[in-house]
Amino acid sequence: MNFPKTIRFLALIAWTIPPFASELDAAEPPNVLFISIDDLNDFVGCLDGHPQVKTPHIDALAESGVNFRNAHCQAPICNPSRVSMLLGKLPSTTGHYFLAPGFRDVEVTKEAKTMFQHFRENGYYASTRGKIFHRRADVASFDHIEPTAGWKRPPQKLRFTLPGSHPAWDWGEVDVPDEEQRDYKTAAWAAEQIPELAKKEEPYFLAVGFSLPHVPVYASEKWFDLYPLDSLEMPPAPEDDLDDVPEIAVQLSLNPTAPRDAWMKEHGEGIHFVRAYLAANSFIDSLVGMMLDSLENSGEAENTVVVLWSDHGFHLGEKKKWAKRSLWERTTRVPLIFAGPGIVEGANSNAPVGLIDVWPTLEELCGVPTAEGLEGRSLTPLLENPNSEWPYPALTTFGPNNHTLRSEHFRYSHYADGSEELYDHHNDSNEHTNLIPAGKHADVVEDFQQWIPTTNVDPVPGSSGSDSPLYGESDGLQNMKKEKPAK
Ligand SMILES: [Ca+2]
Ligand SMILES: [Ca+2]
Repeated sequence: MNFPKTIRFLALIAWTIPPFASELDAAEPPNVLFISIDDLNDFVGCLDGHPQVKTPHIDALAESGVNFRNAHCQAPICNPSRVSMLLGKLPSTTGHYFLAPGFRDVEVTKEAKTMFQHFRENGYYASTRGKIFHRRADVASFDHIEPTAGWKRPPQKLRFTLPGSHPAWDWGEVDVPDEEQRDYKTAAWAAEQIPELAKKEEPYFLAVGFSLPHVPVYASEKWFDLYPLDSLEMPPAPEDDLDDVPEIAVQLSLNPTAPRDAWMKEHGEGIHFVRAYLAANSFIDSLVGMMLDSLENSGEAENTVVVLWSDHGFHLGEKKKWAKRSLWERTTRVPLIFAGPGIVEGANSNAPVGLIDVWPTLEELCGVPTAEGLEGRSLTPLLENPNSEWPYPALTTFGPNNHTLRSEHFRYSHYADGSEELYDHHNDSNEHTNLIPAGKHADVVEDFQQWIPTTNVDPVPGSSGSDSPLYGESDGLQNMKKEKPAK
C-alpha cells in the first residue's frame, strides 16, 4: 500500500513521541536546507556591513524570511563556534574554546549528540558536503557524506608573499573557471541533490558548507570586476582605535599567522584584501542562488526551512586587525537568516541572538522532540513576530573567562583579568569609543554582569590553536597539548 509521505514519516517517528502527545501535527514535516559560509562577516547586502557589497541572492533570501541583524557566534574561530552550535552547548560549558581538539577526541564530548544526529533519530535523512564541522565531517551525524573536491589554491601565493608566511594567508584574482573551484562543485552537487532528496519518503536535512571567504581568499575575474579598485571604500579604522581597549583584548586577538596591519599598510595590500573578500562573498552568493533556484524548481520550497549562517565574522583592518579571533563586533556578528514554513516574510529582527539558538529553533519549526540540555533558545517567537519581546543578550566567548555580551543597544565585554569594555551601538556602531574609562552606564554594566556564565570550565585536554600569546607556553595550555587526547 502506498501511504502518503506524511503518514509514513509519522509511523517512522511514532516511537519517539510520548503517549500524551495524542494530537499529531497533520502537516508534512519540513525539509531543512542548512547553508554554512566560513568566515563571512556582515559584508552582505542585508546587513549593511560594507556599502558596496553585492549579494543579491542572500538579500533575496533575507527578504523571503527573517533576517537577524544582531546575530552572534558563540566563539570567534571555526572549531569552537561550530562545536557550540552543533552540540547546542556554550564553550564555557564544554571547554571547547580553540581550534583543537575535535569534539569526538575528548572524553567530555566523545559521545555527545549533534543536531544532525537528533534529527536523524527523529525521522530525518541527513546529507552533507563541504565544511560543516571543522576539519572532517562527523560520521555519526549524517546518512551520507559527499567528499569535497575541486581547485583550492595556486602553486605560488599571489599577494601575501612575505617569506615564511602561512600558505593559507593569501588573496587575489585567479584564472581558474568557477566551475572548477571547490565551493562551486559543492553547490552544484547540492543543487543536483535537492530534487532527488525531495523524492525521499522521509524529510531531508541537507547541510552544505562553503569554505570561502575563509583564507586563502581567491575568486575569478568576474567577481573582482564587481569592485573597481579606484572606487572601493575601506572599512573605518582609526589609527588610535586600540588606545582605549584593555591590553588583554589586544593580546587575545593577536594571530601570528595573519598579516600585521603595519605590513598591510606598508605594502598597500589592505584594499586588495578587501576587494578579494568582497569578490569571494559575491561568488558564494551566486552559489547560494544556484541552490535556492534548485529548491524552487524541486517543488518543495514551500515545505523547506532554509537557514543560512556563518561561523563568525572577520576584521579587515578594523582595530588594526586582519583576522577573526576577537570579542569585537566585526568578528562576533554573523549573518543568520531563516526562511520557510511558519516564518514571516520580509522581516528584520534586531534581537540579540546566537548560532546556539539554531538547533532549538529548527527543532520547533520541524516538530522534532526537544533535545535535552540545549543552552540556546528557540527563535520561533521572533520568526512569527519579529517584534516579540526578547530580553536576552547574545554571548560570545574566547578562551576561558573572556566573555562579551551584546544587547540591542550595547556591547559589554569582561575578560579573565577583570578588564572591561562597553560600547554604545546606537551612537557608535563601529565600537570606536570604550565607555568604561569614562565610568558611564554603571547600571548597564550591572545588568550585563548577571548574564556572564557562572560555569567556566578549563579548556579540554589537548587544547591548542588559540594562536594568542595569552595561551602560549607560560600558562599551562602548552602542557595540555602534550597530554594524549582521550580515545
Ligand atoms: Ca570559520
Ligand atoms: Ca577605541
